[in-house]
Amino acid sequence: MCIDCGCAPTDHHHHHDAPHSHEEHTVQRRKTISIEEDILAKNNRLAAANRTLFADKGIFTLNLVSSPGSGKTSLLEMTLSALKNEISFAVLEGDQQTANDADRIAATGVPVHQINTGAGCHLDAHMVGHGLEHFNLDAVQMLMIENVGNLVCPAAFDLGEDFKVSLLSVTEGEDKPLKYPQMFRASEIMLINKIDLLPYVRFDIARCREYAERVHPGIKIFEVSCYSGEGLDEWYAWLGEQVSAKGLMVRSKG
Ligand SMILES: Nc1nc2c(ncn2[C@@H]2O[C@H](COP(=O)(O)OP(=O)(O)OP(=O)(O)O)[C@@H](O)[C@H]2O)c(=O)[nH]1
Ligand SMILES: [Zn+2]
Ligand SMILES: [Zn+2]
Ligand SMILES: [Zn+2]
Repeated sequence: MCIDCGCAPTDHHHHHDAPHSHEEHTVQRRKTISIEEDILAKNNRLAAANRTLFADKGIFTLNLVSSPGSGKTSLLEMTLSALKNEISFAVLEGDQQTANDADRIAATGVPVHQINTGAGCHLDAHMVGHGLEHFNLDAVQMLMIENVGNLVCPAAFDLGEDFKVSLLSVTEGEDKPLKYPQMFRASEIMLINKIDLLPYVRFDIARCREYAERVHPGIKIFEVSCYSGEGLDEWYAWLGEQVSAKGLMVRSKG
């Protein structure tokens, strides 16, 4: 899949152009694993630095993850429009190319910075650290990071966020938590989006909830539509609680 994130640790490439011993495979594999370990260790150090910065500034941070098109940007548009007068937000947008999502967020009036990952299939802590240089963090209470649409690799990369939030839309099939367990295990929250489409698709919400609970006992689930607005009030209330929980730092910005 990607060249730089080490997202396929069990890949076993066969080269049939030249004869080679199985030992070469083993050495190659050991090298690959050690590069992956280095990449993740470096990422974890930078994520810890981001987390310290968020704590110092009293910023609550969410990392939105999902497959492409589940509705991350739509959720942000709805959320920012509804809450921007109560909570001061900043948004980091991750996509391989284009500033389309950043343009959509900018239209809400909230500060936003787009990160293009090029060939990369996920945001990493280094990109986020530099992305933060574009904001006045003293004025930010809640940072929303929209990750690259990809249900696999972003699971492995801590960005220093408080929580990962997985979106799953009802057109994707209710078995996604079982098929991509890493992502749902890494997420404390799951939003089932596009419930306005339930009359038209085969999607069993009860089963989806049960599968998510199976891979991540206690995962918090919201059922929402970013089209009709259904269910979003509970999500907004939860966000408000998180800001209050961050305490004095945040209130002093008020
Ligand atoms: N019917 C319906 N459509 C939705 C809903 N939420 C988003 N959409 C549509 O789904 C499409 C993708 O939504 P986006 O918000 O761009 O999805 P995304 O997750 O940000 O996509 P990427 O950034 O490409 O990963 C758009 O056409 C949205 O209008 C919803 O609740 N109901
Ligand atoms: Zn990858
Ligand atoms: Zn988007
Ligand atoms: Zn740097």
